[in-house]
Amino acid sequence: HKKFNFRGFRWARAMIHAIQEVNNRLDILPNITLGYHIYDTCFTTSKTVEGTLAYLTGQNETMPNFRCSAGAPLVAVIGAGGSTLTIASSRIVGLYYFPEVGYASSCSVLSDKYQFPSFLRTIPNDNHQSLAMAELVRHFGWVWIGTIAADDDYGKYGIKYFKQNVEKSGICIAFSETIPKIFSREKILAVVEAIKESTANIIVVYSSDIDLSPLMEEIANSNITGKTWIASEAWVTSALIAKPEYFSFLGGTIGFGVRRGDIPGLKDFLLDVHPDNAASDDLTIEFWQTAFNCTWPNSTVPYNTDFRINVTGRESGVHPVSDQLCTGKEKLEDIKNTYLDVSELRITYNVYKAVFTVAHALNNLDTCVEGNGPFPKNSCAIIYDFEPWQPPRSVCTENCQPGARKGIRHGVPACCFVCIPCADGEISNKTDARECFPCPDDYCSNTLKNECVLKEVEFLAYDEALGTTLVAVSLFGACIVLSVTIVYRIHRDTAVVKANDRGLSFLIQLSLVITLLTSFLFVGKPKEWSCQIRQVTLALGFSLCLSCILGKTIALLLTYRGSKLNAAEKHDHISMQSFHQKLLVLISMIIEVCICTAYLTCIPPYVYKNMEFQNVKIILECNEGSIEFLCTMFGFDVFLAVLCFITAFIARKLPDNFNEAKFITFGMLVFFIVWISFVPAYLSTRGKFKVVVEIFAILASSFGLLGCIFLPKRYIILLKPERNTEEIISGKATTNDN
Ligand code: TCR
Repeated sequence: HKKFNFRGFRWARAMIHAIQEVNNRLDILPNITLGYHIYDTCFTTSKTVEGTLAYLTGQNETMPNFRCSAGAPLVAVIGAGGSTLTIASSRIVGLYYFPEVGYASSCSVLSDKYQFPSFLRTIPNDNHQSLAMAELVRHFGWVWIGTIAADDDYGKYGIKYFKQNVEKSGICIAFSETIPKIFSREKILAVVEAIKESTANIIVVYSSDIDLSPLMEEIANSNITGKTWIASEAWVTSALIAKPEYFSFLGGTIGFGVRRGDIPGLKDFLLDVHPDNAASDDLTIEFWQTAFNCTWPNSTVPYNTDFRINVTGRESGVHPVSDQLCTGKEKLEDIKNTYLDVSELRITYNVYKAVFTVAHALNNLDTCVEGNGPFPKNSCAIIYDFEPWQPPRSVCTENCQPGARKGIRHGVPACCFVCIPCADGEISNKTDARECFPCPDDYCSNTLKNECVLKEVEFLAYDEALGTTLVAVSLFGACIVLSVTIVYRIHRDTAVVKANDRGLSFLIQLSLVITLLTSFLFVGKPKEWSCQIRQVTLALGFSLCLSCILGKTIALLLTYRGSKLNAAEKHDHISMQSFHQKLLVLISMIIEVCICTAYLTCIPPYVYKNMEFQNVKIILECNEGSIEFLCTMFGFDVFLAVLCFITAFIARKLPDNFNEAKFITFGMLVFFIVWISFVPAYLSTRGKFKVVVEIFAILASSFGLLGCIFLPKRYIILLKPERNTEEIISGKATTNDN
């Protein structure tokens, strides 16, 4: 029974056939030729491991190679056969995440991705079979059952899971026996004895056909009949077991098989084997020798080698070479042999599928579009040079890309995690990061969350359109004021100019220049000093302007009374008045300066990096320090403005210098409207637009005052010099103005 394994040879041939089919087909891997190495596991773990290492290292002296395309990259292992062998080889190749596709290894442990990270298979997990067997037993109401398992992972795990399922439903196990892996007549006889002695008539056997056949031989010898055998997939369809001479013992055996499939053209391919075609190929020669019971001329290949027998020492490892020489004319068609039986391709079909699994994986790799690939940054692998873990992939969760972190899920293996994107302002810069870390203060995370980028700093710059425009407008305003000053200077002896205190007028012009030019302090990158002086300058500018206007309006009220005086008195009156006006200005300025000094010394404004509103931007702004001081400072301005308004309002009906009081009233109204609308506008804007709003208000109010106080007069001085006379100034002609 330990002869050349025809079935196994058919599997190997089927693999070659499938590979050739892939190579010939144009729709799959058109420009790539697949090669292969075939290693004989000899049904032993040691040979499997040896073969695996030989395959990986390329040191294959003792190994038969059907064909070897030197330099071609190794792609995947197809195999090994039995689970125990696969477990051994997969542990090795798994170390390198080298793919291995099993076609017959059904043991449930191979589904464990921890132990076998790179293993895939084209045969179902045995748990299904065990469960189905348990259902079957339950279905027929059998409650007294014997089990026999091969002494390997396939048998032991299969029976274990079967027992677990069956014991739940109160079914009892009469005996559990193991078939030794290494032939031992005594052990087999012990199993036979247990079967004989037991009253259980149902026997579940989880074993491969090769391991089971010595037991079956002994059962036939002992003539044990009347048992119903429940077969596992590995022997239920095997020609090694399903022999006519066993029918009286095994008739009625029930078992589950994997689905069969047809492999087109396999039969012809199987027939197309001849030692002449592959003289160097030991397996073919050995096949030929065994099939035709002859010795191939000049061959060093011994006639049928069996390593297991070698181990037990029961028989010599090498059978005597047949005397008859092979002619090479032997006809394969003439012999009836498992090798040529293609009617029930089950595991063979799995081999075929395994090859196509690898081929399709490679094809996917080959047709991968850069940017849509499955690898980091959606990249693809290069088909001629890829990492083993790149053809079939086997992970629970794809790696977490930079920009996300691994989130542990409770109750599932550590391989199955979730990728949680980093929060705004946090990054992770390596794959599978455990945590995201926050960016430094002035930095924020980019959209991919894998880099910290310097935050955009926002402020109203000189070189942006808005900043330039505002500055230009304020400069323009300052120029107008300057032109007014020049006109006043030139026409200093005319009635209009003289009617007003020239010093006062000059101060107003000065203050307007100051307020207009403060907009320079608001534009540009805020600095500690610019923050500190800008509001203060503005407040001082306005208080100077308003106190002068107040001086004017008060003077207007008093002039009316003074108009009834005689000339000498009038002169005194005017110079007194001028003195009082200046005193008023001085006092208000002193008060304002005091407030400002207190503000700057106690709680001065400072530059503030505002990061609250936008995570990607830093808004550079001035924090006003103390709102209370700020309000007091501007409150004083407002107080002066209110006084101006009231006095001007009272004086507006009085005959005066060219309706000056009316214009001041109007100017003050503009001032109020601008600053009242400023408050809500200022509070509802954010970032650099706050500054814009304030500059707007400054410009609008300054221009308002400028327009209302100086332009009408300049108009008279320059364009209506005929009205620039004392009479008109004394108010007789005011009605004409209306
Ligand atoms: N899984 C078995 C080996 C095996 C087998 C076969 C061997 C299966 N089916 C058919 C020879 C013939 C199913 C294992 O060890 O996993």
